[in-house]
Amino acid sequence: MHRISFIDSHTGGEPTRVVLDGLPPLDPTTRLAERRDRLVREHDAWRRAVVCEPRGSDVLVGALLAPPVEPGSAASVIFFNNVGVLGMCGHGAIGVITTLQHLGRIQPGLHVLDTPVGSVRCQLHDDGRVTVQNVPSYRWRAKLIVAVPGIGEVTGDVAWGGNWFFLADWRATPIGVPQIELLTDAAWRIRCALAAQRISGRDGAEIDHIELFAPSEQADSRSFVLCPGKAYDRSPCGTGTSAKLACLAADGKLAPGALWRQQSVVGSVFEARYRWADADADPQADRAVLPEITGRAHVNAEGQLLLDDADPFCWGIQ
Ligand code: PYC
Repeated sequence: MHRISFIDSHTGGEPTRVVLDGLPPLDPTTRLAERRDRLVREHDAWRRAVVCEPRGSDVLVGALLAPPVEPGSAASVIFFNNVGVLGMCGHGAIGVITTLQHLGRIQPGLHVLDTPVGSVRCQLHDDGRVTVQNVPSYRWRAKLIVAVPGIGEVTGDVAWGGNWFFLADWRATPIGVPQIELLTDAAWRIRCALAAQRISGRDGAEIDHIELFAPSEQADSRSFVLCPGKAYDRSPCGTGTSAKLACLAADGKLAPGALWRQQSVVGSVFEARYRWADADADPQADRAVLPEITGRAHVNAEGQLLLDDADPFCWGIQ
């Protein structure tokens, strides 16, 4: 019997499972991006065992915790989900910081998490909220028109917020829990159309998150985010909100420092602000922003996963 220690939390409804120990060691002298690639290449069954059914679910995001890479950081983390690994994860970073506090490893204050796509500074507030200063985020393509089978033409932006997003206004229905099936179908069609039409992020990166926006009565906007493995994000999505800020900034629709409240499909809210990154004169993309995303996580389980090779679904249902 193999044991994996974990702590679960949720951030605005979206779960994070922090793995404390029990996974095969990844060479600590290598860069985090290399460790992430090695996790995919050599230990993918462990990823499935942690987050997929029957121990987990399609919604669960895993966070493999390890000692920091950069001097002074609190920890390093590799995020993964039901189909692979994630670059960054905003709700997950909030969950990790809350989990580190639950473990007594950190107190309110500023902490840095190292991720494969860069280090993120996280402020743990006295009241338990966490503000994540996400990686530089930018719009890559504006007002792209995509022909989507069964829907028609959809106009949207492509942006990086730590993952690649296609962001579009959604006018066909409101965005809310009763529409989840319909929204999942629409977002999946958009994702397939992007792939079929070879529309990608920088360096041909796959756009694997789709974000649909509608007006909200409680916030500045309400969104539905479809994640790579076809599960929808219960939270407003930290990396998705970062991508949204990049687009708002590029369009001159939100001033630096101004508050943006992004509501999720289930009703939870992240507060967001940005400041401009140093002008990098990148001719290929709009100027990057440095997003700050504030949300709250709650720890809701801790324990050990048991892996028994005699169990036919020990390594997840594929
Ligand atoms: O909060 O960035 C996020 C996220 C990505 C995928 C699920 N949540």
